[in-house]
Amino acid sequence: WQTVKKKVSIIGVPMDLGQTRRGVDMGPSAMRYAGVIQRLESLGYEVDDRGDVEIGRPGKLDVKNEKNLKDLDEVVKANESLGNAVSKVVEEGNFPLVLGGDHSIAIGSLAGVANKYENLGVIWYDAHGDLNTGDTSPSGNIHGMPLAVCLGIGDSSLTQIGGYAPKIKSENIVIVGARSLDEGEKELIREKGIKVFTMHEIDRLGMTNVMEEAIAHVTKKTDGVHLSLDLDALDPHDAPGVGTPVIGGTTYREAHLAMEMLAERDIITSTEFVEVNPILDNKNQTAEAAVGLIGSLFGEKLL
Ligand code: B3U
Ligand code: MN
Ligand code: MN
Repeated sequence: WQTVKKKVSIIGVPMDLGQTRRGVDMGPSAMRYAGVIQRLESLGYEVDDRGDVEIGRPGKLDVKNEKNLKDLDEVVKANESLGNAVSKVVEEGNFPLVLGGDHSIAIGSLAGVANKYENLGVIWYDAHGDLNTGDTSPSGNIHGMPLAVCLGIGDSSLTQIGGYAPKIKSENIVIVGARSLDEGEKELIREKGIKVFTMHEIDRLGMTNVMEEAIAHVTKKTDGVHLSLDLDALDPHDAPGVGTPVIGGTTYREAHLAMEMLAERDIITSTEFVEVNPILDNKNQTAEAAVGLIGSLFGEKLL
C-alpha cells in the first residue's frame, strides 16, 4: 500500500527588491536547475510547477522613502500576486512550495495560507529575526521585516497584504538559528514573548532537543504549520550563496536533521526556501543544499 501524497505546487518568486544585493532573483532558477522537481518526483510526489510571479522593476533601485522602506510599491505588488497564487494552491488542496527570492516574499506566502487555518504556526529558520519595521530597521530592507509584518506590526501597506491582519499570533511562532538580532528586534521578542532558539541553545541542547521543543511549541495551539527557511540560517561554509552571511550557523547536517524531524512528525502544511543568491554562490552549492533539505523535509531517508 502507499499513503496518499499531496500534490506539490511550486511557485517561483524572483524577488530581489527586499534587499540591495542583486542576484537573489535567480534563486528559483538555481533550485530548479539543482533538480527540485525531479527530487520530489523521485519521492513519489506529483509536482506542478506554476512558474514565477512577476516582479516589477522600479525606475530607480533601492530608493528609500520617508518610511524607511526600500522599493515598497513593487514589494507590495509582488506579494499581493504571490498571496493570490498561494491561496489558489491551498484551495485546490495542494501543498505550496515557494522558491525565493529574498525573504520579503514570506509576506505573500503567509497572506495566501494564514486565512485557511484557525491558528497557523510558523517555524522561522533564519540567522536573523526579520522582526524589524521601518522605524527600527538599520537598512530599510524589507527582507528584514516580514515576520513583524505577519504579526501585524509595521506599515499598513505591508501588514494589509491579502486584505487582513495579523496573519499569525506571536505565541504560535518559533525562531530557530538566530545569531544576528537588532535592538528593536530584541525588544519586540521580549515584549511579545516570542520563542527563540538562538545558536546558543542549539550548541547547548543540540539540534534534536531544540527541534523537539520547537515542534512542541509550534503545534500546541495550531492547526497548520508554515516553515520559512532562510538559507542564511546555515553556516556560510555550507551555504555561501546568500546576501547576508553570518558566521557560526547551523551545519548542513543539523539542518538536515531538523528537516527529517519535521518530516517524521508530518506537521508542515506549506513552506518557502529563500535567499539563495547564485551570483554569490560557489557552483550552485547553496541551491543544491536547499534542494537536499527540501528532499529531507518531504520524507527522503538515507536508508
Ligand atoms: N537585521 C538586518 C539584517 C538582515 C535581516 N535579514 C537579513 N539581513 N537577511 C536588517 O537589515 O533588518
Ligand atoms: Mn530571513
Ligand atoms: Mn536571514
